[in-house]
Amino acid sequence: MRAAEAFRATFGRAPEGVWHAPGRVNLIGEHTDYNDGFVLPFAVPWGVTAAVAARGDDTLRLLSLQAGDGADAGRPVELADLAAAEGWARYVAGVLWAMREAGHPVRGADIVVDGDVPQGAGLSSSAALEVSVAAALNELAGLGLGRLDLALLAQRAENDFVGMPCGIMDQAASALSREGHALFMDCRSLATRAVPLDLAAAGLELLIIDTGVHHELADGQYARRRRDCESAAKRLGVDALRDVTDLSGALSRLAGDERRRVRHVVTENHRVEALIGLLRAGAVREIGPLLNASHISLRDDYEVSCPELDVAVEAAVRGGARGARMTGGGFGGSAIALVAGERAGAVREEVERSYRERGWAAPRLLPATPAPGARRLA
Ligand code: GAF
Repeated sequence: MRAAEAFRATFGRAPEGVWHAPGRVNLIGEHTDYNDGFVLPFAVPWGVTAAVAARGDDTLRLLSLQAGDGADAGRPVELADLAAAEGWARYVAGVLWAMREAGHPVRGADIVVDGDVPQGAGLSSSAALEVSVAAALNELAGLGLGRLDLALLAQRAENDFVGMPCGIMDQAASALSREGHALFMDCRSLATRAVPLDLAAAGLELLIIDTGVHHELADGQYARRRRDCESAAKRLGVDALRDVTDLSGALSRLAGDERRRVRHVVTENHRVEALIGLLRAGAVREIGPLLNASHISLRDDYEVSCPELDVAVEAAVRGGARGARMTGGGFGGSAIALVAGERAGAVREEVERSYRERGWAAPRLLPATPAPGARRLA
């Protein structure tokens, strides 16, 4: 294992253990998690592997095999000054911070991380990093925390230390997923259920289309969408948009952005439930229209898509995909397309042709199957 070898070479001793946590793709249920709604992500076969050993003092030494020439090897961060951590190290420092804030007795550690989540693809490499480190520290310090606790601590790290006001979906998918299953989560009760998702048995493939773009200017948009939802919930007198039961009544009391945001969130929750119903009925081949409807709602009502995602989705459907949608936060990153195996080549060609025609860099197309959640490798 590369992380363990690099650990030995850098720190001159063996790691106490090696942990892995995956990135995620979301099948459906987008921008619903912070509205107390429903999500259905699954873990992807790529993630972060962390080789870790406790130190017995209050220093963190960190190395990422992806951070270039290893110049950051062993650069220490003191637990008393975690705010000094920079770049990717903030996600690790954030986990330590969140654990200590919650009263857990974690101390310094040596950590080497090795990640293979495609960079910038919107597949939650940051959640994978947080959860891999949280899983390691949990075991090494004997904290006895469960998977959900680890996901919540990782989310706290991201919200209150890194400063990204994300919901719980990405960290939960990384911590709690089961191989061959999607993870249904009720983001209010935090109850989860593993939903069998055997695409190959149905002759299907799920293609991730990494657009390769990330619209930096859009970074504040996530927080703005959250604010729109919160103010709409307040106007409607509900705790969260999850509680809207009479959609047309609610829409008649709202205008502009708030009206559109509410229509997306409420209908998206229904689509999650409908999709789960189809999976239960063994009708995975019929979920395509729900994926398409989700994309249109995210594009027109939630306004988090972008031309590269729209072109990918439209080209995939034209090429014969049974359904396609953007996945994750939006403004770039990836789309997914559900494709019957024999159409995969045609879909790929149509998506690539559409990008070429516009003079855009070629997107990456990666088939994904539901992988296991966080686990100890050694
Ligand atoms: C990002 C966030 F991190 C998630 O919590 C979720 O809100 C998602 O965007 C949109 O569904 O990945």
